[in-house]
Amino acid sequence: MRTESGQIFKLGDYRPTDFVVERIDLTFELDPAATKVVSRMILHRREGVAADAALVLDGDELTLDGLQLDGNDIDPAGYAVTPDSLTIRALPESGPFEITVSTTISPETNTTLMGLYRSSGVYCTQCEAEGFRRITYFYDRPDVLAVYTVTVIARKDDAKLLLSNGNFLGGGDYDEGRHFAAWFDPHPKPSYLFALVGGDLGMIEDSFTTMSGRDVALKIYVEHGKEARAAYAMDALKRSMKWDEEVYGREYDLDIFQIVAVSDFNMGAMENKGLNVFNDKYVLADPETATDADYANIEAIIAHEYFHNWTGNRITCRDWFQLCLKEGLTVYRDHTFSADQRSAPVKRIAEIRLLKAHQFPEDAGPLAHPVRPQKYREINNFYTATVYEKGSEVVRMIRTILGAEDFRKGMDLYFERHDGDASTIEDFLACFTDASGRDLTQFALWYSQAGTPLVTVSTDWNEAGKTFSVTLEQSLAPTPGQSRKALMHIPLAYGLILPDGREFEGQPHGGEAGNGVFHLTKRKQTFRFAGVPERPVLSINRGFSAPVNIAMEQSIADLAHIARHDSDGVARWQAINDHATRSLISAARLSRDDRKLPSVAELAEILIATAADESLEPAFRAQTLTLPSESDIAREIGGNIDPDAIHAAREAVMKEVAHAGLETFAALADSAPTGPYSPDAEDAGKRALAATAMAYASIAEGWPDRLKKAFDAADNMTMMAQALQLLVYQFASAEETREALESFRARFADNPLALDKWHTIQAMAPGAKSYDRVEHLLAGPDFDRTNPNRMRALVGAFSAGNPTGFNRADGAGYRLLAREVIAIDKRNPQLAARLLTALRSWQSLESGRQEHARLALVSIREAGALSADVSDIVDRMLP
Ligand code: 0A1
Ligand code: ZN
Repeated sequence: MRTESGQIFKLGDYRPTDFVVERIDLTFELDPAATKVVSRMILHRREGVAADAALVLDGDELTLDGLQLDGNDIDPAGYAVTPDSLTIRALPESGPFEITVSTTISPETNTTLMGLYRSSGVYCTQCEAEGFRRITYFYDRPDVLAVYTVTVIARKDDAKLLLSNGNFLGGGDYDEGRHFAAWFDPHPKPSYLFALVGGDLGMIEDSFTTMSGRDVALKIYVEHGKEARAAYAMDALKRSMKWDEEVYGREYDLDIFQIVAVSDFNMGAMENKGLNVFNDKYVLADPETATDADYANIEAIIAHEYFHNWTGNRITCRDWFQLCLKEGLTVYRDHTFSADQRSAPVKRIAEIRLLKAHQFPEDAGPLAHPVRPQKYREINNFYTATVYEKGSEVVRMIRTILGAEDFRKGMDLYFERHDGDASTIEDFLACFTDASGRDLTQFALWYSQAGTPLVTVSTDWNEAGKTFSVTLEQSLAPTPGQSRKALMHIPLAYGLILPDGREFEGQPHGGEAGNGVFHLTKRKQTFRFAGVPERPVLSINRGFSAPVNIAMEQSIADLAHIARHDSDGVARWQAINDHATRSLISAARLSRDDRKLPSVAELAEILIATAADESLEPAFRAQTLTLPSESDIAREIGGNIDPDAIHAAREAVMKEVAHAGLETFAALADSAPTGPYSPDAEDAGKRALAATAMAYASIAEGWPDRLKKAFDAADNMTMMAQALQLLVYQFASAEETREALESFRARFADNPLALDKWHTIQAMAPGAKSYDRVEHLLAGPDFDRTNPNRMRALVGAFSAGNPTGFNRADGAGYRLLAREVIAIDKRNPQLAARLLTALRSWQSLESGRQEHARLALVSIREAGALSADVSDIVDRMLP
């Protein structure tokens, strides 16, 4: 494990390597404790590089067994080696030469889950971002592209199956008890895309015929006995392959595409060339154990990794500062894929919710950074909501500005111009400029300026002159390291809705606007519409065209008008959500001051009407009925947060709505589709509506027996988990709740992914007592702290998803997190650092909690011997 070196990497310091790696041949002799790795590289000195320049390769906790130049041992005086680097001097001035590096590594003791490690007896690798250097000394950076040949040798009883990137070359017996397999990947790639898997796994296979008629073998490997649970992932893979051909003209480029599911993985999945490695949570699904959300996640992540084949693998990043080049773009592509497979507005609403819940707080706190960071200490800490989700929003804005046609032209040009390159954001933007003629210089600030812009909107209606004007003013608060900000180009989609619900079609004067989009490029701009027959209602930032906060004094009547008439479904949801947010904020303020809460009858009426409106799709109704979360309310309030007051306010509002609409909710609670389960969007939407209605109905009815009945009757995990969650949240001490928890635990005792849900539901139960519950569960005999999914399901869910429990006024929640972070950091720094980010908004808490949180952070800092990952986060969070 790398400990803190304090080194800071800067975007401006980029320099190409002195040597070019043309090819690399790797041989692995797998062994749990001592895997031998031999790397033979063909290199040449880059033109113009001094003859005395040394070859400096990266390592991480490595020991060198042997080193040769063109087959001859290098004299120890000719090189210097440490666990982190290998420097070789006296190399040929011109022409190619071969360097052979031998190392021995121990997969079974590699608990970092980076490099080569073992997960439930399976050898697997994770090399992004800097894991390859834990396998062998190499130029472990994304701009070094080489052609890989890999030979894997293993005892047959230790690893039956031997996989690597690319196409299968051949294999067979090697020596007594051992066999081998060789793989060749013709596409030059950076080391972070290298993968190797060895083990005994079950498999399902299928095939795909590409647009040019090539057959591609598709294989998904899972633990034996779990094969049937990979069927949905396979289906999602085939749909992704087809979609990328149809929408982007991208064809797959090897004879085989393989996916391996492993149970110990730090992230969701990894796009290694031709051999994706997945967290098994995002492969395995069946109706009994997976929810509709799990199915949707599997579809999205399978697509995401597959789409990386072009956006990430064929065109990669020049350096890690350009991470959003592949991630933002690929998230954008997987979002549009899911929107096409499902309901586009419902998908967009879910994206907006996620962005606001995760990215907005990141951008407003001490961990804020630009979509393309300018510096980092530990790159692992930059796989963030900002790089991924805001990065995707930035691509989406490019499409909004250019229009669909020019956007596609720009993408085509990008694929044509940069195939095989390690590229930059500048390269990417230049393609859109060249394809459309549009200057994106100001727009490019979205990549370099952190923070969520605020757009203040005011309108003016002149009855006599029949003119309507919209004034937009932008501002961007300082963020760490960026005190002064330049003016951004913010594309704001809008509509003017007349009293009869029609839209006013006229174009404004005063600034650039077209296709229903205001282009805000100055600090303040007024767009004037003439000849407007009657006072219109402004619908702004339709579809969330820009990831900004909007400040606008819009009456409840105007919001209701938008909610009724907007031609854009997302805007209708936004209007109702804004109305609900406003009611919740004022209720939270009153609750904090122990004052009586006013009635929310108007909001209740809208929500109940939406619930009952059969002309709307069920999934949309479910989204609308889901009130802003406690964290959403906290974010909107901004500072001096009292999580208990927010919780009380939200409960009170839900209760009033529940009582007012009991009849509607009770009927809808029973409306989940019956018959064989289908994970498709239509049935999932109906279940979502039933599940949301069940939440209201059970509040109003006040009895847990109905929920227990729903729990017992559920024939799928979606409805079962919802019933269990409501029992735990609403009737914590009821006998029914105890019984349901016990029955769930017993039923899924041998299914860790299902038990994760059991842990998460309890970890997220509101109230101070959930802390004791979490301590109890952590101490449970079967709880495995070494597995990232288990830790995220319990500690992650508690600290990031339970505002009242985690933020207990006595600070016990923070101390629990600090203790766990310190302990896990010794094994798995990446996981520890990620769990710790749950405290990123600590400065917006009220002063008592703030002090407890600060002390918890200080205790981590003072624990000493921290990894680079955790100390980077702690240092950025503590002023
Ligand atoms: N590139 C992957 C994300 C990923 C990043 C780092 C990892 O290291 C543990 C693993 C995966 C993606 O975007 O899916
Ligand atoms: Zn990705």
